[in-house]
Amino acid sequence: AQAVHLSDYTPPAFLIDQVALTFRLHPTATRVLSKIAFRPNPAATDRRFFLHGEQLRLIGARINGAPVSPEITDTGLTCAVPDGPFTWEAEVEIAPEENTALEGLYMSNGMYCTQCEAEGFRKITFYPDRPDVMAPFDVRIEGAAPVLLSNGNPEARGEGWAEWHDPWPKPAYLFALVAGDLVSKSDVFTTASGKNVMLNIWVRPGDEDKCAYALDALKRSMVWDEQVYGREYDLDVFNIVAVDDFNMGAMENKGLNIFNSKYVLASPETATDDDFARIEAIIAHEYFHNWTGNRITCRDWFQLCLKEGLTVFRDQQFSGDMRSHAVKRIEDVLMLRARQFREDNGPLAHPVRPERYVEINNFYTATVYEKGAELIGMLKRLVGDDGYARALDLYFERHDGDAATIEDWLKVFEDATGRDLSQFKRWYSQSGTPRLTFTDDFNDGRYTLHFKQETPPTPSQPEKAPQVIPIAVGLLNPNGDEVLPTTMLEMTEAEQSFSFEGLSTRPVPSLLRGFSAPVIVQRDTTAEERAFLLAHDTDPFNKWEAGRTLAKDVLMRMVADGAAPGPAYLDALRAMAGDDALDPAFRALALRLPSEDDMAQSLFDSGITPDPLAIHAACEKLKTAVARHLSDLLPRLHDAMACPGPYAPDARNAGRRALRQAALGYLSRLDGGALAAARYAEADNMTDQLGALSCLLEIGEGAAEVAGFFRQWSADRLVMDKWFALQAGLAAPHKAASVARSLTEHPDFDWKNPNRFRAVIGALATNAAGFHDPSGASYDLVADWLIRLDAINPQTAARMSTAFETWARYDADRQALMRGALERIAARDGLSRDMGEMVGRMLG
Ligand code: BAL
Ligand code: ZN
Repeated sequence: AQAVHLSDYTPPAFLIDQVALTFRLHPTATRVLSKIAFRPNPAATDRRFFLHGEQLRLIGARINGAPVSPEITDTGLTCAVPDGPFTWEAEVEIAPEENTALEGLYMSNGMYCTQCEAEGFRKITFYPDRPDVMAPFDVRIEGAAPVLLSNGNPEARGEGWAEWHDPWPKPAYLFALVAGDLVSKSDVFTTASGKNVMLNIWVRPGDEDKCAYALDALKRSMVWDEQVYGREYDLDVFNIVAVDDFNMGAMENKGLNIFNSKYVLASPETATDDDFARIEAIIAHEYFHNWTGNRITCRDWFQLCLKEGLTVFRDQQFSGDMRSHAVKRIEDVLMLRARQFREDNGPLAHPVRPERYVEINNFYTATVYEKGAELIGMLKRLVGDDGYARALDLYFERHDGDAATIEDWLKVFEDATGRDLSQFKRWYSQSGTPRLTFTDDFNDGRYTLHFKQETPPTPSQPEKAPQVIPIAVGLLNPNGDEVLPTTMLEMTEAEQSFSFEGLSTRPVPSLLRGFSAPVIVQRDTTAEERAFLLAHDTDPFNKWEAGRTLAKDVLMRMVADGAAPGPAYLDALRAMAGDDALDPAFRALALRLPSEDDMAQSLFDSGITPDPLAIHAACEKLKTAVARHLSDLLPRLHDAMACPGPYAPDARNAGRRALRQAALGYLSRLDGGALAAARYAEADNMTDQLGALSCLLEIGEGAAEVAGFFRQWSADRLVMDKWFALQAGLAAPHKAASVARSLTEHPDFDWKNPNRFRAVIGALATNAAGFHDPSGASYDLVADWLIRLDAINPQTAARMSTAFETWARYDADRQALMRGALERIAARDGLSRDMGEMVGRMLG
């Protein structure tokens, strides 16, 4: 398949003044009538009239009322057109029921719904399906369903039809339609300027009691965006629809967000604390897109991070404001390292703004989203909070209604703050995670930090230029007092030194506070220094980081030479866990060991070929050592963190439950799961129930509870996803493939549903030791299922192929097995463009 290049961008040949669409819905023969007012784009260099269109049956087309016979290919049509403005009309037929790719118009449980980002609209009708063509839409829906929704404001409705008008010009990727038997949970929101907005969350009958939290999160998001960014909502209604079959998490269609039901529906009995937090974040994310994404959209798909990086950054700020900034930052960095660093250090590494793609759906990645958000955070650190606020005001003022670029984005920062950001721009174009190393010296009261930055080669980028790295630093003196509060250093050279005068003793440095840049800090230091920072650092992120690196050092030595964990880590962990002045949520995070995948990457970075089984064994051994070392503290923690009264999903209670769960996990290693079984039996909410069950499965117990859980929840799809995922994710290494295989044979394994597929195949891939079992059985199983899914849903299959992106880390036998699995996928006839690109990049 042909690659698309950023450098080949040309403006659209035609612009659109108005779009009118009529849908006559039918499961196998929906008719879509379009009437589009085109005019030549004065800025265009190419005058050819081309409309994208795929899998459409053209019934007829006209220009200015006269029938025409366009030339149709697999990707679209061309036609001779008049010189000036003209009206295009077309009627096409599509079959939503047969659309298993879940892109375009499709059906889920009898409901019609759409997913158009990135290029799904071309499966609905012929259209210039590119984000820089924006137009107001009028939509008429004719169908038997009781609820008929589209973007914008409702215009008129009658028996079997409804009309919608969206006054805000938008690209086709933000188009949406929903039709079905739905019920709503509703409220009214009054904006800062006094306009009433009707809010509706639409769900299948029976789910209406699970919408309250999402609705509340929506209202809080609306207030927050007014208060923090000065952004008000701009339509009379805001609709959210929950859909069971959905490739992504959710979609920000103008005025009609469509959500994977897993990120809307929640009740205390069926959703965990983590689910509630994710719902809050994703509701906010999609809502925030109304300004960062919809009012200001992307010129082309290479600019995806313009809307995604910024919107992730905004949702992270929001969640921090709603919960705890310290805990949120740690969670975000955990996720960044687990997904983005992994990507950036493998064959799929790409810049935050890619320069080439075959299938854009393959670039909805952790790099574009999470590293993209880190870039916004760095910009804010470099220009300061006031500079950031001025730049954002200018961005909204200057670019409202535009399809913008990263150049536009950086220019508003330059104009608002007077800074030159030409070097900063490298963060958008260079892939790979910079390594930051440093040494220090102390002479006559002068303390100097010497930094060196280096970014390893990544695909098609052998050489890297130095980047601007904001390094937040604090200094502590040996008695634990802070002698230099957080200070921002700006590193711009490959090697650079910074000095601090007037210190009476050699300080202990606390570097990269708050994780001020997405880099890997490499420093050889003592366990004592890390334990000192864990005890004394005033920066909560670095306090946690000190414990983290301590744990990693311990695990590295355990894996490398079978060493027993030393007292420095265990004593420091004990002191931290028992410190009631610390937030329970923070303590819960600090008690969590590094993931096995993270350890594999760290070993590989240190020149050691990781053995996933040895890593797993070391992690198990360390968990047991921690449990023993904290054996008197754990029951006290467990009991003290009980949350009496009815379940509430707020951050304080969630943090207490998380610490209680961490204690229960360790205790289960001492009592054979007795307490966890009792907690399982008495649990009245999903956080506790699932938490206790996972403690049991982690120690190889819980068969009766697994069966009981199934009997209790078999009618609830979202809860059953948890049941599948827990078993595949926590199966012992040598059993993981057979456990996952038998789960795929379960009558409720509906593999065409992306959530259910991910629950088994995705969970197996995250069970590091089980996935990398030396027999290769898990590799085979995952490859078999990816091949099967690719034939019906390329997007989800291709995304999950990243299970294999780490092949180069491992020993020759595993490499051969993993590459063999990829080659087997690559050799399939009829492989999708999506999967073809992914396996091609991974095989190199
Ligand atoms: N735009 C795709 C889904 C999201 O990032 O919100
Ligand atoms: Zn987004």
